[in-house]
Amino acid sequence: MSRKNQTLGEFIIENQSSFKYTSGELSRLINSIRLAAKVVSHEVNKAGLVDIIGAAGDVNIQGEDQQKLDVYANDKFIQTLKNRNIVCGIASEEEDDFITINSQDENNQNKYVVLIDPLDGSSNIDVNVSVGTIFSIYRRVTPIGTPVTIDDFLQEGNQQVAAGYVVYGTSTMLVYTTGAGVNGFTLNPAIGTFYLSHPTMEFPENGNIYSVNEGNYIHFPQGVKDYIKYCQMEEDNRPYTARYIGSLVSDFHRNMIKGGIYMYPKSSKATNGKLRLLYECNPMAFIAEQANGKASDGVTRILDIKPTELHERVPFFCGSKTMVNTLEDFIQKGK
Ligand code: AHM
Ligand code: MG
Repeated sequence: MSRKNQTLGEFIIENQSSFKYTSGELSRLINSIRLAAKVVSHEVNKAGLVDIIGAAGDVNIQGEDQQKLDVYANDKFIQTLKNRNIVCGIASEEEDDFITINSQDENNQNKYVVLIDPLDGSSNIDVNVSVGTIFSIYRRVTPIGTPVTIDDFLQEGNQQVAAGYVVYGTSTMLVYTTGAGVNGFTLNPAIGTFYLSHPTMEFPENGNIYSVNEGNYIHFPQGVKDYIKYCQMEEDNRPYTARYIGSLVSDFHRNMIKGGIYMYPKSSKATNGKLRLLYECNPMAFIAEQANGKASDGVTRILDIKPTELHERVPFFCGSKTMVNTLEDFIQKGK
């Protein structure tokens, strides 16, 4: 259910019953992500003031060390999640290994693990282009009350209980799913409140935008090259429009609203592409499917890939269903 002027806090409480598990902990977890997102959003918005307040590595006027924004975002999300007695483990794109959280509660009932890319596309910060946070939430598979193990993190994406992203754009938005559709909330920075602005988001069945780093064209597999040529052909509703921000969250967000496909293929330079299965592809794939879109590695559904390591990379194609299906046909033929 959604209604006008509904805040994210109200929405979480009112929709709690649609969660697969309704203990209230998942609601608290999403609330902590909401809090960290506001803090990071505030900091990201100050990034252009770097000449005034100091760059990463400097000491600012209060005598504090200035951190790089991706390190800052990583610390903020981890601290916020750690302090709330809900999460038993966190894995971050910024950390080599997962973090085990020992609950302050002596019975240590924490059930959830969170995987996070705290500031995706952070190289865009220097040029004032939108960046994002991506998160993915699972229930642990090892017994409650014991320390988490790698098995808790290496779960197939189809086991996610929630996933979402924050886009720090012209406005800051938080978009998430708990497996019952996708909803988007826009931050009113004056009062620090997220409002439901985009209820029940859905990819159009087909679209006319393709997003890929075409500078790497020469290195792409034949099927992907053929699909790109198809996008550029004068026929039916083509040529399509090319739009590539180089910031996954922003490219995905635009394509979900307008209809399009995002592609990060494998190449002769990067045999599994660039994007990380656990921190980037799985959460975006879960959101895409919940929004009537599709995500694949060109052959296999992203959510059905069994991860083998924390920082594993996979080729990623995601967007409007018809477009991803056509791309898969080209890959099949182009082998
Ligand atoms: P990052 O995790 O190092 O920020 O890299 C992920 C980003 C995505 O947001 C974006 O779509 C892609 O890398 C752009 O890569 P490229 O510059 O190779 O096109
Ligand atoms: Mg990233």
